Amino acid sequence: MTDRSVNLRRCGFGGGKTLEETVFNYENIEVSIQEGYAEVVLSREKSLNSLNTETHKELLHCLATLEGMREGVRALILTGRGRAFCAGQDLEEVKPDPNGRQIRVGDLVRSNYVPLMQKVKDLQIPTVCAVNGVAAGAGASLALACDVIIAAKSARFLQAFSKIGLTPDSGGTWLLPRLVGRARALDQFFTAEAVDSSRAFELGMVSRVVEDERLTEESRTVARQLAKGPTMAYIATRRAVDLGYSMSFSDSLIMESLLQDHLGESYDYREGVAAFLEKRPARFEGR
Ligand code: T3D
Repeated sequence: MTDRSVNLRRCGFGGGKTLEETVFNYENIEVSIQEGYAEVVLSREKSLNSLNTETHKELLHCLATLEGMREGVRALILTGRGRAFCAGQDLEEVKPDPNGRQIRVGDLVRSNYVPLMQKVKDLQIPTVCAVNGVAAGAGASLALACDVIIAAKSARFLQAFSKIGLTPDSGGTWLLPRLVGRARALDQFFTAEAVDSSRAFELGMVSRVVEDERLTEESRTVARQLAKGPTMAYIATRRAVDLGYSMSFSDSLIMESLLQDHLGESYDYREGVAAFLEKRPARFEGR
């Protein structure tokens, strides 16, 4: 990495250039910004976009940077280069060295996956995952942690953890049962059988399935729509849904009312109501 902690050359942002001219330069991911949304592409094609420590650092740095751009970036697409979305942990990185030294798996999970998955889940930008191929292990968790999940017809999900003698990490045991139920999640976890895109749709793991050649355009269409939407309301909605799983109905009624306290103060709420009354499309600004 060139600049010590993370290999980023961010040319121009804050230096007189527009957002569109901002260039992110990482080694393992590609980032671009257009029409109010960012596209982050996992780009370690040779190992099916598996996640090594450098990729974790770059992803975290990039997500924090995009989040800092606030109203300039109001939706994010996450996808993979080539025939895979993400094959999970880079297993080359964790192979025992000839001296018998072995990485402590829990340490790796705590230092890499916990911060990354927390960031994705809490991101103040709505996320769209364009699952362009196989999503295995932590790669499946990464996809399932996004808000809108669009799978290419050829995509498949593989809970690969048990194949290497591990329990799912990276949020897998939280995410998958909530989407498909306990029995179906445990079936996937134990058997590590691949789930193809149409089955993933039936099970509720993805919200849309499209022909492979339509994946990019479909995800960009959704991102463009989200980028023009009430960002704060989207983030509050994600929060309410996620917290609601562990709340009573009465508590969730109260939580919703508290979120509305907050949103009721927003520009977008005033604009939404005004636009309705004036019979015109709302021009949300994400604030
Ligand atoms: O310590 C820890 O592990 C803690 C962290 C845990 C989080 C996790 O994600 S655990 C799960 C790790 N991931 C896996 O176990 C998946 C391993 N990969 C596969 O099972 C298969 O590659 C796929 C089912 C994803 C795809 O199969 P296929 O037949 O389409 O492709 P392939 O031939 O297996 O792979 C193509 C290349 O990618 C190959 O390299 P080569 O032979 O062409 O030089 C393969 O080694 C490489 N590759 C695929 N997955 C990984 C990988 N290299 C490193 N790490 C990988 N995860």
